[in-house]
Amino acid sequence: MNTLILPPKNPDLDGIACALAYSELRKLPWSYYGTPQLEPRILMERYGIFVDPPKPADAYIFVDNSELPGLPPFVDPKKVVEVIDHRSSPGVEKHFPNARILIERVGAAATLIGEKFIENGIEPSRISATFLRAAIYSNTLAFRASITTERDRKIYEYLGRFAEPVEEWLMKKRNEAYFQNLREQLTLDLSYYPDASLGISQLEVFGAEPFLERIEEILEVLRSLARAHKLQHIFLNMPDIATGTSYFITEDERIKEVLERVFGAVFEGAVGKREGLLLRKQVKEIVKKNLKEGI
Ligand SMILES: [Mn+2]
Repeated sequence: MNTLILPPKNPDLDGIACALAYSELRKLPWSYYGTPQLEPRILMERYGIFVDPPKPADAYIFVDNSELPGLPPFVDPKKVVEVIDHRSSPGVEKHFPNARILIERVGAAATLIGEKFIENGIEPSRISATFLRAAIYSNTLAFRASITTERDRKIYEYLGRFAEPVEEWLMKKRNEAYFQNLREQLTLDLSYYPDASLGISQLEVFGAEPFLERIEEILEVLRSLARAHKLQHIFLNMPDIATGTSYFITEDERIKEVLERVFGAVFEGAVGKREGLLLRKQVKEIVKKNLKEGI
């Protein structure tokens, strides 16, 4: 029986790290479906990592996701024999009736894979340790995100014995890519909510200064995105992982008022600032509600 390890489609660094490292631990092949995101692409290039495109297998191990929409389309959920994830997923036993399921709420699935190395008394290779460690760092926003647990910190530290410390290098590389493709990135990462005529773009940066110097350009992109999607309100959510400060960029007075009143942001012109990272998923519902109620 051949078994294939897969992350969710279009995997992020956590998914790729889990598949790659678990493949080493279990001595099973891994692959991915779709296009890996920017961070795993940067690291895979650095270490020259290529895998064969996925081929149908007798059985699958699904890592860093536990929902059917994340599953590559050629995979029959009944053939999934193991699921490893770090977010609770209602109905997971029904969706994967033949799977052994490990779901524990930690900051990164990479933490769970790191723990498996310890449980099995096996030391990870340099590459596996490096990917897992970078995934924990990125997924927890350098341990500043509220999902971070003590287990994440512990495994991160443990992996430090084997890993190359690439986290800051990776974040800077990602920043450079964002900086060079700012317009595309803001457009790609726009989420919009027609019920509140609201658009929110997000840019996770490592050092905000160079981006703040391009404020006029950012505002121009936001204006054109609002026009294209017929949105009345739009802003950019820009958490800076290097300093733990959140920035908000908008010309919209209503948005400014809500962000100031609800989240304690302080605006100077179009740039609002607040200590502590806030992600779009944490602000969107409250901003929507306030806009709709017209407070
Ligand atoms: Mn994850």
